[in-house]
Order: sequence, then structure tokens, then C-alpha cells
Amino acid sequence: MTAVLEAGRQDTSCDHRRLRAAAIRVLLDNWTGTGTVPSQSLYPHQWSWDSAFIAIGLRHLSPRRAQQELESLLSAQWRDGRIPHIVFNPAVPPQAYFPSPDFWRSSTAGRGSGAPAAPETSGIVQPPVHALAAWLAHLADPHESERRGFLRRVHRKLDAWHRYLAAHRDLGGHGLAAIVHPWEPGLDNSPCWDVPLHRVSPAPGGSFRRADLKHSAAADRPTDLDYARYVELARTYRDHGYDDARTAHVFRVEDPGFNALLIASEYALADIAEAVGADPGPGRARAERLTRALLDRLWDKERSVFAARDLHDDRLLPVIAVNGLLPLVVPGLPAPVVTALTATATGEHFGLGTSHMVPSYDLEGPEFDAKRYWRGPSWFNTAWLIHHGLRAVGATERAARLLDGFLDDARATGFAEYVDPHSGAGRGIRNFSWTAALTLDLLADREAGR
Ligand code: 9WN
Repeated sequence: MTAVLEAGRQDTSCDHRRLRAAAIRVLLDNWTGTGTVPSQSLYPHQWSWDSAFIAIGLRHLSPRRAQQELESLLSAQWRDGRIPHIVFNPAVPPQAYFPSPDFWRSSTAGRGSGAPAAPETSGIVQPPVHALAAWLAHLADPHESERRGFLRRVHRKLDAWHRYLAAHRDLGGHGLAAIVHPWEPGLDNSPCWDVPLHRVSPAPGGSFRRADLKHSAAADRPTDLDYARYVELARTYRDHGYDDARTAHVFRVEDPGFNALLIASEYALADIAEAVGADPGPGRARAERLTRALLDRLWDKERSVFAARDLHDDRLLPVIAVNGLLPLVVPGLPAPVVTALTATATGEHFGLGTSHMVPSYDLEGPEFDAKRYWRGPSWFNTAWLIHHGLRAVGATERAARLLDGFLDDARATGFAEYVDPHSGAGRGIRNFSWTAALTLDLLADREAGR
């Protein structure tokens, strides 16, 4: 018996070693010298929340590289504090990704909002996971971080980023940050955005050329009609100088995922402030205020899940999706909310424990599609966040099972972008950077016995 157990353990550690080596290979291949592309084919530039997740994994490989990943992203920060969702690599041909720099025109159209003269960037944002990533990157090697003055440099920039969200994005006036484009929450094609997105008149079909369908199956990606709406929204924002006060923002939504990550990052920013000798009080106070607003505005008691609020009519959108589970990462939620949310995760809508990881959308919802991105498939970054949320609320057994499922799916799919929640089949592209990075992070946890 002991021999069998011992052999099983050796198999696992050998599998883990191979998985770790494969994940490192993906990150080395996708490193450009200053940052990491999510994918060399589909996403050949630097993306904002991808870089945060990538840094969380890179810290196990090279804490210094993890710091560089975040600093290269922050070097494209706008003067108003926004961190753009894409930082374009000038060496990549414009036709490799759409919308390309000549669509966003950040250095000219965004000049009034403080876009840098170079590099070119997009003008929208993505979820603020950066302070959390910076704190974790620092903790991986505090001496190296201290030697490079990392925390001190990023503290000011991350503080400006959070201030941008508080000053320019509280479009509802209740203390939460609003998103103004479905690409901003990172869950681009989620059925959560269907109602607000359908108010947007699509850009004319011939006015742009998609690049994504060269690399991914059409059945996995958004429809042409939704793409035309994304383009129109971005064009309108651009034509108003990316100025939130001047743009009418037809699409404006308070998203529980975006705000939950902001809260986690406000706490991390407070830790960073304390470490550099600044006052952590304001960051913690902001986190507490945001938590109260999240509960008041976005907790859908009837459905036992957090939901997005459409600021067009100030109503909760009755859609159950994975962004509604992400507040599990928020410290100090009331116990009844945690109990109800955990029950929702394990119930029929997400099937945590029987699904592959956590589906991006309600398994029983009318829009469920196991293939199309963010309309059903499970993603590795949301699974990683929910794993940590479950651990933090003491659901350790469930968290451990989710971790095992994550590692199995990463291995079986060659670090896919997302997977079918029923079959586990990989979808989208392979060798996706945040899948590899978060694999490294969870392997490190497993090795440490967490
Ligand atoms: C648009 C890069 C990004 C992720 C998003 C994911 C997808 C882009 C796209 O890829 O969005 O930003 O072209 O579909 O939805 O979460 O950051 O990996």
C-alpha cells in the first residue's frame, strides 16, 4: 500500500515538473524583451489585465521579470492615471490585430486626456488587478524589489490609476467604477452586456476588417454584428478625446467583477503604501467604501449572486455569470452573502465540482454556448480568482479541487485560452500566457502544500 501511494506521489511530482517546464516555455516564448504577449498569433501586443496575471506567474520564474512586466505596462500610463487596455508594439504590422493603433490614435485623439506621445495604446481600460500583482511580485523577492526601488516607483502610478477610476468612472455617483465598453471588464462577449450593447448602433460592415478570425474559429469568437457595435463604441469614445466628461457613454455598467478586483487591489495598494512609508489609511478606507457600495448596488439577493447594474435605467441586469462570483475575493463580506454565493457556485448554474473549472455563464441560461468565448467556456484566470476566494472564505476542500481541475485542464489542453465546461476540450488559441503563468502560480502553491 505504502509503495503504491509513494509511486502515485512520484507520478504526480513528475507530472508537475513536466507541466512547470511546459508553462515556463510558453512564458519564455511569449516574452518580447520588455513584456509578454498573451499570444503570439491572436494577441501580439501587451494587454493590461493579462500582464497582471502574467506577472503573478512570472514571479516564480524571475521576480525581476515580473516587475519588468508591470513596469513596461505602467510606462504607457496616461497622465490622467488610466492604464490602457492594450500597449501596442510598434514592430508588429498593423494588420496583425484589429483595432490597430491607427484606429485608436491615442497619441493624437487622446492627447487632451494625457495619452503619451509614444507608445500607441488603446483608450479603454481593463480590470485593475495591477496593485495586487505588484504586491505579490514584491513579496516573491522583497530584497530584489527593494534594491530596484520597485514598490516606490509603482506606488505613485498605481495610486494615480485608482484615482482615475474614482474621479472619472463613478458614472453612477454611488462610489463604484463603471465600465464603458464590453472589453473593459475583460469578459468581452458575456451575455451580461447584451442588453446595454444592443442599444449601440453597429459600425457599417465594410468600415473595418477583423483580424481575429485568421487565428480562431468563428464559432469561438463574437459575431460580426457584436464586433461592429464594439467598434462603434470605441470610435465614439475616441472622437470625444477619450474624455469621460465629454462622452455620453451609451454603454455604462457597474460590473461586480471589475469592482471586486478594484477592492482587492485597493487593499494591496494600502499594503504597498505601508511598505514605502506612506499612509495606508486612504486605500483601506476606499476599499471599505467600495465594499459597501458593491453590496448595496450589485448584490442580487433574489438570485444569490452579484450582478451588473445598467446605468441606463439603474437596474440590475438579470444575468448570472462568472463576474457575479468574483466578489468572493473581497475580504470581509457578510457571512450570509458568502454562504449564498458559495451555494450558487456549487449549484446548477455553475456546477463547481462537476464542471471543468467555472463556466463563464449560467449553464442553464438561454444564451449558454459551450464554445463561444465568455458565453459559457471556463477561463483559467477566473478559476484562479475563485480558487483564492474559496480559500479565503475557508472552503478549502472546494478550493483544492478547483486547483486540481485547473492543472488537469491546463495540461490536457496545452494552455488553452478557455475550455468547454462540459467536456474540458480546449477552445480559442493554445500557449496562452495567463494560463501558463497562473499554472506556475498554482504549482508553487501545491508544492508549498497550500
Ligand atoms: C479584446 C487578451 C484579451 C483578454 C480579454 C479577452 C480577449 C480581446 C479580443 O483577449 O479580448 O481586448 O480581441 O477579444 O476577452 O479578457 O484580456 O488576452
